[in-house]
Amino acid sequence: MLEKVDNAVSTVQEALKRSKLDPQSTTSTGVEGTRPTPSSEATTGEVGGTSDKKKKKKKKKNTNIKNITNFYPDNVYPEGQWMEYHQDFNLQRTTDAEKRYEARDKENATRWNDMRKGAEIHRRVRKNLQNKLKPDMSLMDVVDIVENATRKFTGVDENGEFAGQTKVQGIGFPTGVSLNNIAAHFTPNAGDKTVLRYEDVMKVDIGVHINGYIVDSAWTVAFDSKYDNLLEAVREATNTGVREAGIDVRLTDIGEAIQEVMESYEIELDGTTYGIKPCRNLCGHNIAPFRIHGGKSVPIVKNGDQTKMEEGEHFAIETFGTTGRGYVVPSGECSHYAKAQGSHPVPSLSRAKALLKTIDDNFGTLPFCRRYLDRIGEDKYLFGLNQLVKQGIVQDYPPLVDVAGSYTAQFEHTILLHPHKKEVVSKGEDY
Ligand code: HZT
Ligand code: MN
Ligand code: MN
Repeated sequence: MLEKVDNAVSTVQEALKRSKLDPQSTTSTGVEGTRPTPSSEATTGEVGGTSDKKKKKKKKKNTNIKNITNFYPDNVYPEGQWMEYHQDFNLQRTTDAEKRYEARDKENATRWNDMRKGAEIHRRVRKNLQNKLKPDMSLMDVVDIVENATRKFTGVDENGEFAGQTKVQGIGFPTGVSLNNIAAHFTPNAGDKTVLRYEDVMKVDIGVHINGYIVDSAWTVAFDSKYDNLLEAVREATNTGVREAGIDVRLTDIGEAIQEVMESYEIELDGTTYGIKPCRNLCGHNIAPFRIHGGKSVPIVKNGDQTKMEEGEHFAIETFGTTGRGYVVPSGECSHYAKAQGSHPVPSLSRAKALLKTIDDNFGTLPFCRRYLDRIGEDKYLFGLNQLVKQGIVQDYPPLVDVAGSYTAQFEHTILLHPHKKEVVSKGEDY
């Protein structure tokens, strides 16, 4: 029998508890410490959601969602989870690098601190959503919760310190809320009435940027415990990718390790057993300032790519598992866009030219979605937007879907490859 819908919130929280790294797997692979302890406000205060005084008509103001500088007046943000490089060829590097580390790291200190600030905001934004998520909420409500909290924490909300200055800090990319066979890049466009159901499997993919340094991290929500094996497979596959990542590590080797773990799982759904497959044409990626894709792709299968990770790089390690074909195709109405890489022709139509100016002013090279154009007052822009896509000035990122009836899951973390150790900057108590 299905669990009652009333249990939905606790089901989510239990699912997230189940998502914690197995302590044994962490000791065996050299994880040193646990995650930073966020300041008490983050964990003890009720970050939204259910409260003691209930059933009041008036919505309770959430006083924990305000510019994050209020919680960190010294502007020093907590470090992520430190992890040793475990490959043999990195051992010498570790000793050598440690000596020079302090001096060199100072040059990067601002960058790391910006990343950690973005990560701390990410943890608080997702915690807030996790406390509020329930079946039968609309996906529009879900993305509004995420994005309004991100705006508040970064101070780009109406009355914030950086009101409207979305290129200084704020939302890093559109909030992905992809259901079931949709693996990635779904966010509602205006008028979308899609509702999250008890039986759905939702990938929540959230981006926060500080001065163009993007934290990209995602997890999967399922109210129904019948999907546990799918989620566990993908969580472990992503943890494997994070463990394998390192300076001078070949991308194909990371893909091979991820694939092996993912394919060791199966799931029985309504009497049928499915082997869990990686979605072989989805990848992790490096991240450059204001660019969600820095040019390297981290496969989730063995693909022969001999390219190596390098010192100082910043990667999103993400894996996708599926009960379907293991291959996604673009399908459905597009919501996600970003300026394309490289130099571009001048738009031929004046409407398109004006829209490009709006995109440059508000997003630069950060990804955006149609809702973000709506909220800054753009109207009837679709023809111009499609022109920009046709001319190669803007890249469209349509939803990526596996076969109908299949279920896909995703977990993703952002990592920093410091000279001596890596830092899983987006690591939280939840995943
Ligand atoms: C593109 C557009 C966005 C990057 C990965 C991803 C969500 O699939 C090289 C490897 C946001 C992100 C992206 F609006 N994509 N991470 N989180 N999507 S990707 C990609 O296009 S490019 C993977
Ligand atoms: Mn992502
Ligand atoms: Mn990503």
